Amino acid sequence: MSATAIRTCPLCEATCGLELTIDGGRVTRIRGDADDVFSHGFLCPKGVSLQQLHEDHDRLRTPMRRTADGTLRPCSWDEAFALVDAGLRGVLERAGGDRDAIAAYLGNPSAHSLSAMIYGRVLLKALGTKNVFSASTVDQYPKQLASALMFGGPLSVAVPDLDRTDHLLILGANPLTSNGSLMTAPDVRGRLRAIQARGGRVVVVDPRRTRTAQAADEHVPIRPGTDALLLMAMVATLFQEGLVAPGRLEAMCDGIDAVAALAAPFAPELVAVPTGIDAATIRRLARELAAADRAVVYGRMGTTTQAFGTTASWLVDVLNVLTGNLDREGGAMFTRPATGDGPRRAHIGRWHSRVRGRPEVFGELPAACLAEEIETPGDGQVRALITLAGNPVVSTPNAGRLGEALESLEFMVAVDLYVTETTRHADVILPAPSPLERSHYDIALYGFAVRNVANYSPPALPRPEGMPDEWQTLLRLTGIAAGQGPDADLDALDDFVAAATAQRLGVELEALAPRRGPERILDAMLRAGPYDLTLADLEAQPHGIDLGPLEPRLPELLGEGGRIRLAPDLVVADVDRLHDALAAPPPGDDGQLLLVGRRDLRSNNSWMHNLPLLVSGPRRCTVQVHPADAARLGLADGAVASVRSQVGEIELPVEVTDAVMAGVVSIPHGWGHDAEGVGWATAARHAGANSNVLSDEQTLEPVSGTAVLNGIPVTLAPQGVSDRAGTAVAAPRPA
Ligand SMILES: Nc1nc2c(c(=O)[nH]1)N[C@H]1C(S)=C(S)[C@@H](COP(=O)(O)OP(=O)(O)OC[C@H]3O[C@@H](n4cnc5c(=O)[nH]c(N)nc54)[C@H](O)[C@@H]3O)O[C@H]1N2
Ligand SMILES: Nc1nc2c(c(=O)[nH]1)N[C@H]1C(S)=C(S)[C@@H](COP(=O)(O)OP(=O)(O)OC[C@H]3O[C@@H](n4cnc5c(=O)[nH]c(N)nc54)[C@H](O)[C@@H]3O)O[C@H]1N2
Ligand code: SF4
Ligand SMILES: [Mo]
Repeated sequence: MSATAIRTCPLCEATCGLELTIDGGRVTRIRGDADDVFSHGFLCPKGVSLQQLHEDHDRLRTPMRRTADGTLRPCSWDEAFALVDAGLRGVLERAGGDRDAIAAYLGNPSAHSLSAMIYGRVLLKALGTKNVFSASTVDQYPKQLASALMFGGPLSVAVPDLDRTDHLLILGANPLTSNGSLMTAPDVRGRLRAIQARGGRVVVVDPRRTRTAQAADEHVPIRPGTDALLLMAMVATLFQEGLVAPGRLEAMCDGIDAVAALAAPFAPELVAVPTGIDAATIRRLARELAAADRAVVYGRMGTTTQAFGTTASWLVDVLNVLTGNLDREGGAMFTRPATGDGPRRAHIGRWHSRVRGRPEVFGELPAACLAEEIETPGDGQVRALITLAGNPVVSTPNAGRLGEALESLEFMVAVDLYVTETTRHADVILPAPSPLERSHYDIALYGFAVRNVANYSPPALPRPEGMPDEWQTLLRLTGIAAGQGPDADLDALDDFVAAATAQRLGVELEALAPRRGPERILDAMLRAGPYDLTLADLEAQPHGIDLGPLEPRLPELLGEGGRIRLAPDLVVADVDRLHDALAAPPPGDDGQLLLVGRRDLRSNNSWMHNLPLLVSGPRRCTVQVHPADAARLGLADGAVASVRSQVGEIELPVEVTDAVMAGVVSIPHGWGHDAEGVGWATAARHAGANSNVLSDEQTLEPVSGTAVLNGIPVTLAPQGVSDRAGTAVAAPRPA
């Protein structure tokens, strides 16, 4: 008998509705849910691949434990938790009770999981460690920090009102491939076409001619790492030409004059040299932005994971404010999520990392500091690690060093779906159910949606016998962290979590009965939220509830004081560095090439290369080189080149293409699946090389501590410099 299940795809930020056909307990077809209130049937190949992910033989169904011979072997859940309890307890004892001895790393899928969003935090609280790391510091932290400094809260991120704008200026984002980020919007291509159909314009600033750049009205190539200079020159142009028109924002804004003074020295003629964009184009970009009725500037990975991430992210919103486009229809707007707003205050610098002294930002330390915290002896040394849905050995800089550091840990436990480059170092791996076996609600991503929407999905398939849900695993780890041992009373713990949440939100706990787990918490959040919804309302609407277009939220959303701080101290202090960048020789001027990343439609960071549907077709892990550079360096299309940076070297096939600008090369991240002991048979046959062997863990964007993953100086040479293709060879760091 065939049944249909409707659910939201949990893989990326687009939150597409899926329609699954299930025959005899097996998924036989996945297609877009035409009735989904937000995605209207749109989906991408990754959504379809959920079937292969679910059926993947390499996906873990039982816990794994390290045995005496060093290999990982299946074990029972009770055995696994007993080992975790003994392991963590031993570490704490040897560390004299120092809770910082246990570090945690949370990966990207934890932001897409209801269980992890709620119970991951509960676990962190019980751990009580200051050594909390996540993928955020190799990703969006600069944007969140700039937003917090300007608007008050780390989640007060303004998103482009895609469906009503007439002019969209995109920097360092490729939403036609990534399907959008900090901009939850299924079918970006359709939404961009609609901008053009209503007479609007889309401009893309990117060192690569991406799919998005191809679909745009104009592509402006930019030298990597120089967006802040371009944006400053645009700000200067607005002031110089009398185009500043904040409108109603002016009355709530501090620091407009300060911004004018800061930007003045960044004349388009001066900025033209380092950015590679001529002064006339820079002025025109500013004028077009000011002239459009409804315009918005949007920046993503290429503006955050680079040398001036926070400053560039700040300037994106400075432009939105100065042109009066912040918090207005068709501009950059604030979502009103059904589960309520996040914190309206942001903490920074309450503690510092032990080795490098980096300040904490919103409770986290830079992921690029994890290896040194493990390696460096002394008080507060990290001796144990818990990873939750993360693969930092592939995703964070100087990947080789972190891999070695993990080997030296006294104990490591991973909650994951696979034996990965990271989890192969664990003593215990606790599998999570497949995405189709768990319920779903995008607490995080509906906070950045281009419409207000809410959509809850129950599990499409039952969990296998004996497999706990991920929240139950996290709660059991919480019991261990709280010193209650491996068999703590999970019901009591869950009641405690629910009672505390209900009290904080002012919701009657009794009203939530008989729900438990994440559903109970979600119900409480919805009830306390701005639309007075309940989870039952959402359950009655499997295609989602459309809560309407974005509406102005200022000044109500602003934190204490109710002011927009257009010139916050932390970013103002970074402008000196930007002056230096103006005076210095342009990046890459010394003959080195600048490395940038890229994403492919059939990838999802590091972990979906084991699915035949996604790795079929042409080889995706190549180094893209401009024809002029290829000719100069003697690199032929398809030949293997070695790529060397300050910290490492990899070898990859060359793809000669003028899609990258001269002086720039591009390698996707998330590859390099040939390490011994990794449980990905298909991925190993499409191994590629890990681009984070080249990124330097010492090079952080100084304001937010985010890793610089774009604009990395590298040299290329035909193969022969190294001995093995597609693998990492450590290069000595220059003294
Ligand atoms: N050079 C370079 N590096 C980058 C980037 C780049 O552009 N260039 N991008 C960065 C960005 S934006 C990000 S977000 C990070 C990602 O960095 P990470 O989050 O560290 O890495 P992922 O590849 O997303 O790995 C996710 C892991 O979660 C597991 N997993 C999947 N679903 C679940 C689940 O439901 N439960 C559990 N417990 N586990 C699950 C997968 O098996 C996988 O091991 O990489 C960053 N690294
Ligand atoms: N298919 C697919 N989709 C994904 C993912 C995936 O791995 N695969 N990952 C998901 C995740 S975790 C995230 S965070 C999002 C990211 O979403 P996006 O940010 O939209 O994705 P990227 O492809 O990394 O786009 C970054 C762009 O910045 C450009 N760039 C690099 N350096 C610079 C620079 O200095 N200046 C400018 N202006 N541009 C620069 C790159 O060429 C690239 O085109 O995608 C999500 N969606
Ligand atoms: S675009 Fe994202 S949410 Fe939509 S089907 Fe693809 S992976 Fe899933
Ligand atoms: Mo990300």
